[in-house]
Amino acid sequence: MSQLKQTYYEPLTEDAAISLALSLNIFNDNAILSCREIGDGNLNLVFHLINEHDGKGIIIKQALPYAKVVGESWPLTVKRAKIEANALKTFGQLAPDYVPKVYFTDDLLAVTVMEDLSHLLIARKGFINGEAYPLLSKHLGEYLAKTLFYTSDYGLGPSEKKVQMQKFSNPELCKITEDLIFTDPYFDADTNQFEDDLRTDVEALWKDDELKFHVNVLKRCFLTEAEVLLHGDLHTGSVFASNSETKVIDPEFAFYGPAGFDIGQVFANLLFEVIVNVPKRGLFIEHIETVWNVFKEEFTYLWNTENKEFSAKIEPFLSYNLSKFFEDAIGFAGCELIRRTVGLAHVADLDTIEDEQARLAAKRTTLELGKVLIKQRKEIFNLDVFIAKVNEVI
Ligand code: SR1
Ligand code: MG
Repeated sequence: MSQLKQTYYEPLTEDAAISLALSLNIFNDNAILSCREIGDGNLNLVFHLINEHDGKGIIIKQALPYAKVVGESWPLTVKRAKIEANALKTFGQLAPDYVPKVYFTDDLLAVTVMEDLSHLLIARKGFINGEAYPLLSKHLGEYLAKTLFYTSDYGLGPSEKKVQMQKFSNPELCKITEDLIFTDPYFDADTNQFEDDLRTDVEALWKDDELKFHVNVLKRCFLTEAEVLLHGDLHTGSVFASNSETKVIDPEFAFYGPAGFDIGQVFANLLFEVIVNVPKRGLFIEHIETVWNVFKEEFTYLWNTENKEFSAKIEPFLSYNLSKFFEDAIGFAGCELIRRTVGLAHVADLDTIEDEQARLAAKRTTLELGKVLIKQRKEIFNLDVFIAKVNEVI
């Protein structure tokens, strides 16, 4: 692969993305490339390039110097592309089946060139279209166990973990999460977005001091407990899926934080479907159960066989860790449910419900479940209690 000659940042056009791909010699010499910008996320440009000769493709992702979801009035440095590229490489080594291959990265241009996953669909879209993705939860359980164990003090050793913590210092993207998940939904922030008909429900959140106390405890955990390298934004829009494959993308929010955060985001984003997809409710409950059961089994295996801290292998220290992850995950799941209803960034599972009354009812249920999970996370100490509680609220 040849070297990139670019000496300054500029957003790519579709033609520039083709020139970049040709200059990198990723395709053979006689390739005829077509390119489409397909990014529908909140932050970045995403180009899909295809060689018309053989149909083979690549993805070029480029960070923009602002949050696309809001516009240029919300500047962001493009340094996050480097964090994302490093996280893809790290997670790709630890869980290669579940992470796209990276072909090329450039920090200056803020681009990552990676495997084309266009034969897969974003899991959130697939679920909304009625897909079941029977292996998704097993795959995510394995992905979580491997990435969270091998980046912890126990999988890496404390000295190497400290080196990795420096590499993945990500203050700017963490601040987005701190604000959008833990702060803004709990007061009358400009970033919040919700239907006028939900105002009474939302104002009740703002007045709920018990809830705000618990959210602050969870925010403190997010801020201070550098347990593992997190993906940091592991919702179903960050997962490509088919009936046989699962790939986790977009780790630009990666940083060292509490393991329960990634697990909780997976729980919450499956809970959206539990709430809205009544005919398939059982399937999504099973997905949640499988994520946790597979995670627990694989994490336990790695803990017992790959642990770099021999002194940690005493009972009940593993159980203590798993219980803490579970409790944190329940609380973080509650925060995700609330912010996706009240905050800046919503989810299509809820927002695409066409019937207004049905949509409002689903959002009220989401808020109620969020509150219960946050406040009662200590009593929700295992999967059975969790599922019983979900069934009680929905
Ligand atoms: C300004 S970014 C809004 C949201 O999009 C990302 O995917 C994260 O979930 C973030 O909170
Ligand atoms: Mg993303």
